[in-house]
Amino acid sequence: MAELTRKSRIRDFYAHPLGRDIADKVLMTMGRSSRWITNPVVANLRISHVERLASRMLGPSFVDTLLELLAANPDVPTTRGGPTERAWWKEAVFYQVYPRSFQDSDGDGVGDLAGITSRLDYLADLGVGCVWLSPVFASPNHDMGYDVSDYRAIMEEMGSMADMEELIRGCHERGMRIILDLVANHTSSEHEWFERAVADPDGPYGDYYFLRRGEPGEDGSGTPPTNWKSFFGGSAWRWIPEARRWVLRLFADTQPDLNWDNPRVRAEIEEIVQFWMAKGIDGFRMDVINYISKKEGLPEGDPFIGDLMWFTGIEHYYVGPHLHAYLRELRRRGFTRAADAEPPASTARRREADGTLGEPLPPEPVGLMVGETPGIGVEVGRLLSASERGELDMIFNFDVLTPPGNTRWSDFTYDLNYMKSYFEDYQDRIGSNDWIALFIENHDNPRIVSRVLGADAHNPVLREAVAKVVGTIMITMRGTPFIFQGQEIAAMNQDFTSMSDLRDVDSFGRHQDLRDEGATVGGAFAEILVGTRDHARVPMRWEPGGTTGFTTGEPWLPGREVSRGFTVAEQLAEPDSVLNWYKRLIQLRAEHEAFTYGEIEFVAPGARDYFAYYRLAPDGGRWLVEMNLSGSAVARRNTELRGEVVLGTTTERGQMMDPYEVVISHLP
Ligand code: TEU
Repeated sequence: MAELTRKSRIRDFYAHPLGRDIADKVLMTMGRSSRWITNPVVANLRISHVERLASRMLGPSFVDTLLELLAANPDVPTTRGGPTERAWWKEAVFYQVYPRSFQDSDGDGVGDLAGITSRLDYLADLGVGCVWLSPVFASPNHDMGYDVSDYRAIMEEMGSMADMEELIRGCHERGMRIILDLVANHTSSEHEWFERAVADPDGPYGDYYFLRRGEPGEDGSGTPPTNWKSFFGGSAWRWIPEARRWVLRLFADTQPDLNWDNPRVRAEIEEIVQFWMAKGIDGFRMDVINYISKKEGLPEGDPFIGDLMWFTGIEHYYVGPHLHAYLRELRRRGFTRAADAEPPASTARRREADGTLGEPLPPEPVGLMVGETPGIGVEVGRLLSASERGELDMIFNFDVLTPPGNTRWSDFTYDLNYMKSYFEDYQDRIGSNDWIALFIENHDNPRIVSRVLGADAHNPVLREAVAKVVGTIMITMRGTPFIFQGQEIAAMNQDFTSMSDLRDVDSFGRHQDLRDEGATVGGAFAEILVGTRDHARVPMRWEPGGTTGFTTGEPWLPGREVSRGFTVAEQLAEPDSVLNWYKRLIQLRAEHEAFTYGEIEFVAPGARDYFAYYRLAPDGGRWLVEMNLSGSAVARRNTELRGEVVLGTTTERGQMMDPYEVVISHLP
């Protein structure tokens, strides 16, 4: 990709992979369509024209910052045709367990490893192919395990290493794989490395972090080294009096960022990966892994970008200068099993589509690498995960969670037509060397049924209908489904009443920012209630009443829901429940290759409320998935009314579709 200059045109900027992703992100943030930039008038403008026209808004450094960023990212994704490579992680349905809230076995009110093990039959019966655990390593839990103090020890509340080994074996015995959560962009400030760095900032561990000299005055309220902002509120710098240094922390002030430019840091992470792969772990989800490479010298953040993207300085690390190189190195030296490496403690047994279990499979040569990549768009996502790149295997593209013009904190109604357009666009832009991670919930976001229905989520009929539509898209779309615990029983947001009901450091940081900006306590809480991550983190509802079978003690984060019919026990007993719908979908996907490797062909793309696509089977057969994305009747756009209805909320395929109707048909 030729280097852009001020003489380049906007069309050249949009043709640059990173340029397109940035433009799409800015347009999304502004709630504008890409026509704003692709129309011939704007597309033909030179960058220098735009700079002159918008100089007051953009400020003096914006264009230079952008041109430098693009020049540092010259790679262009390749788009390959033909069949995609086969891999276990393209066939498996993943299930994210938030261990703290999944199942408590010792009555302390906090979920633990033995509790998860006691629920493995439930996961295997659901048809889960791989379990992903949010962090269970030693941690002071300021950020609920995403602040690790020892990567080789198990968090006290979660149990022992023996419990972990039992859980790994338990998954493998049932034909399931297991991946953990690698938080390697930062550690806890209670990690030994950081304690050594503070004790001797100029010693060997000082360079494990980003320490900077400074004189901020007694209370640390002075001027930090740069204007970067933290995701959890306030400056991205924390003053460490004992070391007389500032330390960079993009997240909580107890989560100092690791300096990945230090080869010793990279070697430490490689060894941690090898340690856990030897124990039988099948790979890792990698926390904010696109942030690990920061621009040399940590320059000031551009004010305009900061205002636009909220987090001043983000342009200097969200796709850093050495990101691709570090990921390739980590894959080669961390995730690739050395020829002379000890075989893993166990491997998953082969599991056939009908659930029968065979012998343990041979170890995979490379552990799975799933990148959590906030802010990354389709084009850079392809550069990070295309099969020939030797970096990650899949990435989470978060644009699916937030329709244009919104952030997680916005009180928006999620229009499922946005999800339709997101997947129609994404699938159209990738080749057989790309693969999509499909998700709509996780431990950081409110529940989708509440986003779609708002207060109507309390209506059990609508709640169930929307959950089935979302589940159908997640399981039958082309890619790897990631179900977040509770999604399969239509979990909804909680009726929290005040900040004292919450536990999330991100929510408290945001609340403080809002108060600092003049919001009242009630006004600030109202915004927090919309987007708090604690909606997703209340205990799993296994059975009605009390603490819903999660614990015999007092839950660390009490749930507020009292509705009937939406616990695992009730849903297992109800043939038409959301849970049984997920089981049937997952079974269908396991039995028919069309739903994994089969190509996808959209029907009536762009049509409102009618979402339909074919999944093509290798034997020439076709599967038609049709959904009404709305609460009103909608005309079926597909005249091809033949085919056997295999799964549906109705058995009749008429010209009109009922509200939230789903029909999956097989056309031989
Ligand atoms: O999340 C990073 C991330 O993108 C979101 O958490 C977002 O930045 C945050 O909610 C602030 O708006 C990962 C983990 O999923 C999250 O649980 C951790 O808190 C975070 O990284 C730091 O490790």
